[in-house]
Amino acid sequence: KMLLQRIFRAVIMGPPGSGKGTVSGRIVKSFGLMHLSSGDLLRANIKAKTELGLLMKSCIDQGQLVPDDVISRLILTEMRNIDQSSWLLDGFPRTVSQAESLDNVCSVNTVINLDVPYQTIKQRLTSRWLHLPSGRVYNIDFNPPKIAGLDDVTGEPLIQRDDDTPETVTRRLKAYENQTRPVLEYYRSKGVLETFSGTETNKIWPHIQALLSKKLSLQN
Ligand code: G5P
Ligand code: MG
Repeated sequence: KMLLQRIFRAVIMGPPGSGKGTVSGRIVKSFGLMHLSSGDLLRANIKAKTELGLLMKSCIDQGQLVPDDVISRLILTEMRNIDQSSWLLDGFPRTVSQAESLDNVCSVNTVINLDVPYQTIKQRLTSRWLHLPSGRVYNIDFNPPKIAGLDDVTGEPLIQRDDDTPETVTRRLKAYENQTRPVLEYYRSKGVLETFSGTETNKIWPHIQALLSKKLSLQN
């Protein structure tokens, strides 16, 4: 085979609504990495009314982070079940303690940090629509579904997230500021942090695509 593929492990970070899910979708499409989103996983648990989902729902609806041990166990278990060695984590780790738990299992090659102003974010989240089973995200202004209220691929109904109200978004941004921002320092000191700043995903994306093309082709 021409392409000797090696393990590639990436994390995508950024405040709520910075476009992690949107960019992840593009990375999956362009590079075929396996995408694992902690938020999608938690919402699937809530939808299925699992014990964990029921316990975590109020926490999430209030815009607070769920406990480190709960989410670390959930994600690390899920990663063990995936028999693919290259992946893209979205929404995890979100505290330094979670980053350390991940490091105990394996090290991350690249951290993509989406640096989007809070003002831009607040506007986006009130017009977000979601296809819950797949995690596909839409936005009335940015990427509306072909038929209002329905997923493009499956035709199933779209929902709005319970934590996308203005008050809860404010709390989520505070949690990001206090608990997640320190994780950026953690990865910067390890030399794997790549920051992309801007207000439009379409302008940020080519830079991410170029970086990943370079990193993935440099591997052997
Ligand atoms: P989540 O699910 O990880 P957040 O808050 O980190 O939630 P979120 O809201 O999912 O992040 P995102 O994925 O960064 O945002 O953004 P997105 O969905 O792609 O884009 C947002 C909107 O903007 C979409 O409508 C999109 O179409 C639109 N958009 C994108 N680009 C553009 C653009 O250029 N222009 C415009 N106009 N629009 C655009 O976590 C949820 C909760 O789960 C718990 C916590 O309680 C958390 O609050 N949780 C954890 N708790 C502890 N530890 C963890 N590791 C946890 N992970 C999850
Ligand atoms: Mg998301």
